Amino acid sequence: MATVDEILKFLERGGFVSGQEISRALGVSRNAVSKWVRTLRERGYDIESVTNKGYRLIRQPDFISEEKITRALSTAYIGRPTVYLDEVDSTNEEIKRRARTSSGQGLVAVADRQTLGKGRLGRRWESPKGMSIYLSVLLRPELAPSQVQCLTLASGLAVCNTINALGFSSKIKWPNDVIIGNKKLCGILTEMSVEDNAVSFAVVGIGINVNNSAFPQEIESKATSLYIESGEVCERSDIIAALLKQLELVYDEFIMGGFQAIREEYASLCATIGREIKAELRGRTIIGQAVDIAEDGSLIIKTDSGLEHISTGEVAVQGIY
Ligand code: BT5
Repeated sequence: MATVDEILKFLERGGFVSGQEISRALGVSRNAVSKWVRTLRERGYDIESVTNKGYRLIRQPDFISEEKITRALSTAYIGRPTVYLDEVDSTNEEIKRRARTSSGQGLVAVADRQTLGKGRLGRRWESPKGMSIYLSVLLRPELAPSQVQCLTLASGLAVCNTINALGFSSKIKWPNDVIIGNKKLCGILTEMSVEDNAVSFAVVGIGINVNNSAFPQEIESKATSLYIESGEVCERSDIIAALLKQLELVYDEFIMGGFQAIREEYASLCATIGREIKAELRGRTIIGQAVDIAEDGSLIIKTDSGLEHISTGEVAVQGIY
């Protein structure tokens, strides 16, 4: 019986290989060949299929492993340990389950696929297998619940720095998106558990589109990936290790000096500043120009009736999806 690995060997020779040639050489039916090709695609291999020519391997998947991440890691506590899962409902949920069994600050969960990837307000985060980064970090900061929103901002800055160090020019759409051009590359979801009005733990979940060559129709006009922007496949494990280092640097700065310590750097990378925006604030619609980020991380809007501060919620920015 032919195995998927044998079929892969044919494809790895490069160029087109006909289904007939493979089926003859391995002594299996054409149907069996197309079934194995489907399996390879599900494992993240990008295989082109053209009538009368056959199959052609375009891209190998980029495998993540705990070992690859740990080898590249240079942090003191973030990502120590890092748990890798082939599949999970949501890395945020995984960290919450583990936080309740007294795991320490810095624990990271990374998955190759999420079956129930979450955005804010019950929205979905598209989490296909084998191409993107889905990770969550457990933090136990001594913060008031109202300051936890700043962890999202700090994480956005860390993502932006990591991506830009690879040669891209990403920016932050306040509060929780990292964008390239006008499209969303990354979303961040911070959740917390509060006891006696103090934060017992926070979970920062980060999703970055890395090697995706396309997106589902609902988001294709507003989403992008590093592969779409550069035409090159990136090693996710290396990006994860670099990101965890940046997160540690930025969190340490934030915990020691408050948001004020990272405010200027955040503002310099914030694409929202200077744009016309529309936001909902406690049932009111605010329209104006975003002018700055305040010391507590809120967005300052200049409206016809003066300055307004927005600390959470949905902000529509003119010119960005
Ligand atoms: C976010 O929500 O942007 C937060 C996303 C956080 C995802 C990470 S992955 C690891 C961790 N585990 C989880 O379960 N979640 C976190 P929001 O601002 O509500 O944006 C959600 C919207 O972005 C959706 O309604 C879509 O319009 C769009 N979207 C969904 N998937 C996308 C993707 N892969 N790339 C770009 N945009 C996407």
